[in-house]
Amino acid sequence: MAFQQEIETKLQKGINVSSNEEIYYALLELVKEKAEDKVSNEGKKKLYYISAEFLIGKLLSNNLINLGMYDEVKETLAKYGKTLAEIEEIELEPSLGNGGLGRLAACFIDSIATLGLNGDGVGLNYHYGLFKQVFENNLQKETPNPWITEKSWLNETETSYQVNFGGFNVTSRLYDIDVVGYNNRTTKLHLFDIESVDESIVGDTIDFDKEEIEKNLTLFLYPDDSDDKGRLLRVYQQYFMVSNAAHLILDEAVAKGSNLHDLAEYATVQINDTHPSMVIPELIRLLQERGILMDEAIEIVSKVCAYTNHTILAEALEKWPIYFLDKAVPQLMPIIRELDNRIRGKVDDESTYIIKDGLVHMAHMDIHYGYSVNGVAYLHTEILKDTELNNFYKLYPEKFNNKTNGITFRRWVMACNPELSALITELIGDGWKKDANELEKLGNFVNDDAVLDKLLAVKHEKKKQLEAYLKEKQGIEIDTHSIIDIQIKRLHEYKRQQMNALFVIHKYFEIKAGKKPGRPITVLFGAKAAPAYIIAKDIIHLILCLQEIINNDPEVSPYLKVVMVENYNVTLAEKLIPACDISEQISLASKEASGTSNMKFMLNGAVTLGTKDGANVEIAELVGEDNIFTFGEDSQTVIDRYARGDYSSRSYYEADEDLKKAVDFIVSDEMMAVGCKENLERLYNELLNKDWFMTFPDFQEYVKAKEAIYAAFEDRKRWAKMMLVNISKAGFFSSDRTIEQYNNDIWKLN
Ligand code: 26V
Repeated sequence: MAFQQEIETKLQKGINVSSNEEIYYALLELVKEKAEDKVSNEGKKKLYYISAEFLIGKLLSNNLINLGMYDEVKETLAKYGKTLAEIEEIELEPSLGNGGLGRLAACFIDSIATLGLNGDGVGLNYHYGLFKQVFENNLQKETPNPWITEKSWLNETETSYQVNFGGFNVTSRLYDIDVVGYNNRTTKLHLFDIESVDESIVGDTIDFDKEEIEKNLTLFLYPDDSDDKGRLLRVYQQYFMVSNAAHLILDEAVAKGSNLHDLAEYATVQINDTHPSMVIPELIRLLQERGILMDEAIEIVSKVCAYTNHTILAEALEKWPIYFLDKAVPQLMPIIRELDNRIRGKVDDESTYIIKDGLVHMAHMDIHYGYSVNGVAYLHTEILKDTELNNFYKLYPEKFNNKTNGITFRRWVMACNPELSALITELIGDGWKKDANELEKLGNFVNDDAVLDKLLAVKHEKKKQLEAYLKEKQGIEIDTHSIIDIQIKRLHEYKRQQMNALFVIHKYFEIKAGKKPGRPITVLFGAKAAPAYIIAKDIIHLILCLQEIINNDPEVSPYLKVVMVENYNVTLAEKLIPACDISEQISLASKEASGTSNMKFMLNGAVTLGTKDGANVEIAELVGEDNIFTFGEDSQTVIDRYARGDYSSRSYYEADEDLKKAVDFIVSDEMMAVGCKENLERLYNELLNKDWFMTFPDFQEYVKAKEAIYAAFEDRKRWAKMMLVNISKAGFFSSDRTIEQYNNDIWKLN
């Protein structure tokens, strides 16, 4: 049936007399029915990708693309003067993730479906997800972000388990979201919830009673973990997630004929960071319950579980106090002790033990009892092997492998940048949509002026769309003829938004002194700070104060604008990335495991300004030195400096006039007039006395690199060539490639 007829049957009236909301819900229902009709792989062995985060974003456009309906729907709506964008406005974005880790999991399930692999995602159905960010008095405030409406992408299932905690138990309910691949196939995202959850315990803020576990368990993603109650709640959440997953895994295997001794032929589990690590002792426990002895249970589970590491930051490698686990999940502690004792019996290196000083080291358990350990970019994996996890690498060299991250091109170019997608298809046909390596063919056009002009025209069109969007949604004005320089990612000191802010101050001084840029510059930020991460929130405060001062200064604002978008999320990323000229990837070398926005920007024709960190290293190798701007100390220099422990930020401050002026501005009268003394002084002191992520040593090189990239922008033809080369080399970063490698090297699904 033609689409128009189908949708009007659902609507029971014409599109012309239907509201956007009615059309959205009719489309939702229609797409859900189509997804149900698609086949899913029923092979013997199944992958369970367990993750505390799945930052899926809105689903309507993406699903329409993957179902092959996008163009027809768009054209039909256009006949009635409607756009898909305005229909999708009705959809609420689930915020089931913090950043890269959660978004990666979402890209992965898209690719698993597209490649027709037998694999599902397993996670939690947080009712309020991550907080919604609002700015008040130049400060971040957090409010709840409800996203579950009466009709949504969630399908309630019959599946339900009892999960036992110390002293009480809860009943779970599984909700599924169909994940539609770009290949007529689907898989499922399994999100577990509890029936007793009580949304009414949440008011206007994200504060709530953290001790009423039966009511609050699935309300928020990562509730405030600055105190023990919040941290304990995370343990409850994690166990709830993996206990449900483990039940599901065993039930599905048995239903397919497994006798559980052969579980590894039926199931493989990817542990996404340490949040799902308790799946190891939980599977062992359940196997014992079903009559398998400890020795064999351990052996079986060690053939089933594989671990991905996403960070080398010590504070993010989870270590739970024994008394937490004793309280929340007493049934697991004897198993974890047994796992630790076995290591103590055969390994001399105490640094690898699971239990140390009253803490359970989750990653250690994963590495000893998993069959694979992978990092997420070449450099990151090398650092794990040589430095961070070197003691483990010496024990199990065969377990370590690299899987450089990737992104789904369906969402990150086809859906968010149809104009660019159409141009690419016009030039090289549409084979690239299934085989991203075909983008290489664009290389044939680097000297074709007409193509380069078209590429610049697409970029300008996307800037105009962004301008309209930001104006309407956030009252922000940007100049579409300015250079759009963007840094969007979680707010963290190692990502060094503060260094970008120092550059902005430096530029402000230059303009005040009469050195005006030939073309206006828009420096745009988007970032949420963890609610209890004080310095991160101070950095947001700094940026918001700069925005107020600079944008209201008539002498400076024609040349320089600072924009911090509110509540940065997937939806905003989809608008910002296609409009970007300069992609800021300026983490302290060695600290950013991979980064994935760097890949999205490149795919959309932005040029990277970055340190030699994470996947930037691989981007540089692919595009060549002429098509990227790198700067700063390399990872080995940084690692050595940390080892020596002799870094003093003050000495850099004293030796560098520009830097000193920029840093001092943080506590200037102008800043105090718009900001809070306490926050600004704290940040100033932090930089001057600590600067743990070493922004000062890289500052001058950063300024030079910024000037060089701004100058390069003026040679429009050279710039367009750089854009084209970047797009043509982006194919490697398709998550389809990443998932194929996971499957070939780790999962081996049949
Ligand atoms: C998370 C948090 C959340 C609360 C505040 C403190 C804090 C510190 C670190 C983390 C890291 C969690 C792991 C993570 O998200 N890693 C990211 O994973 C991406 C996908 O592999 C990768 O591209 C990013 O480089 C890496 O930071």
